[in-house]
Amino acid sequence: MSITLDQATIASLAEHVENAELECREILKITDDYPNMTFADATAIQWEIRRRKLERGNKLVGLKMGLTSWAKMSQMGVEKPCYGFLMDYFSEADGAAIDWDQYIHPKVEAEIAFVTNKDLRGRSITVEEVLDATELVVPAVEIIDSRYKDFKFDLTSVMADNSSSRGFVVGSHAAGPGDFDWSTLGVVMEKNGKIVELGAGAAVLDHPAASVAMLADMLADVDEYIPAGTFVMTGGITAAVLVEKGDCINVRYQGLGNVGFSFV
Ligand code: 0L1
Ligand code: MG
Repeated sequence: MSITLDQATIASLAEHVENAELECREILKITDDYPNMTFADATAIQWEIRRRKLERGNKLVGLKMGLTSWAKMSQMGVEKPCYGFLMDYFSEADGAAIDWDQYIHPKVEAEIAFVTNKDLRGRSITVEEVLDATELVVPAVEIIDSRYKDFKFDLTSVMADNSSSRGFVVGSHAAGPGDFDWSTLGVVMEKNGKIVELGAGAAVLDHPAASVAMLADMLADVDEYIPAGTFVMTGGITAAVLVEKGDCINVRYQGLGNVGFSFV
């Protein structure tokens, strides 16, 4: 699918969506005004937002896949995954009291993240090849915060909105790629001491490493790749859980400790 919007429109939509993030306010999904926008247009808007942030001095600290489980795709009514980028200021410490006011309507999801040690480039990369190119696997919780009113969007709009990226928290435990079977690794999410979600790694495209392979495939569409040393969040194992100010989140990862934080 090709780019149909001109550069000025891409730049103006990137500014519109990014300003909503920076000013913590909702907007309507951009396909309301541009119903014929393609996924390639949305990708170009997302890359323009990334360029704007880099130009402003923010540092790129990782990449993410989104909507990689059937549960999430059906929760959000979309038909395929998307990806996004992670900036330095998205990062929150494990155990942090996170400032609620920097979000619009955050949701949290339990994920498994990979840190690569070889470039991953091209299509048809296998799970084994991803594991062979992995230095570490770490537990991570994503704090998504779609800029769209009531989280109502389509795949094109969400791709343009950096796949709802805004925050993430990495746990203090790390494992080697061969230390666990990542498909059967269990995860339990608690909110205010009560279990609200649970799942296993296989929820993410049958194996979280398959999500890294899919990211390389999607990046190949824009002649990009995953460089060695990239932190990649592979997508929610659990459905996304809506949070409120004052909520306390704790996610228990089988054999990999806990990740916890609160919103204040
Ligand atoms: O990380 C995710 O799976 C989120 C992708 C965007 C969709 C959403 O905001 O739920
Ligand atoms: Mg996610």
